Amino acid sequence: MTRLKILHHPDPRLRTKATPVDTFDDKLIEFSKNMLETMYAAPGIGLAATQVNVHKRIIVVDVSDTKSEAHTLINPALEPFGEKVRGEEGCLSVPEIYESVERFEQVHVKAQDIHGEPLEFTANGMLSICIQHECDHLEGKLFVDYLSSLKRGRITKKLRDQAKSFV
Ligand code: GNR
Ligand code: NI
Repeated sequence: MTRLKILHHPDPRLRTKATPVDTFDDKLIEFSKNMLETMYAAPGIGLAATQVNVHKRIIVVDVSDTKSEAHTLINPALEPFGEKVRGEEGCLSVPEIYESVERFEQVHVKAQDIHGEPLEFTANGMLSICIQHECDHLEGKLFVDYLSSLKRGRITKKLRDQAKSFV
């Protein structure tokens, strides 16, 4: 397995809209394993292919404490519903920044599994939030896009300055 390099905001590649997966082969299985390894090592509770510069509709999530409930979702389609809830979010592509974001409490998920078989379930709580956050990545969207432009501007400057000092 291989740990993949995670892109950091404001890298413009994070703004790419991912395209559907149409080939379910060994390469896809290998890549999804590498995504899980990268997510667990980070450590994070989710990862979208966009974050590792692969612009295909693939996300992995595991919100369990025991790293034992991995979901690999291919071509996910969401129907969020229920109450709106606010919670602190972070992102492996926006390191060390945590801000409150509003999301729907629940989400109905339709996707394909790693073999291309259709799957469907309803998620609540942290799993729901995380799946919404990951699917935003596939659209080129980051949680900082929900903040005021003042806050987002400060975050962007901070990360740009950090990246510059990494010579
Ligand atoms: O590890 C992560 N934690 C997290 C916390 C609150 C809301 C969303 C997340 S997802 C994030 C990993 C990540 O950046 N996924 O894209
Ligand atoms: Ni993220």
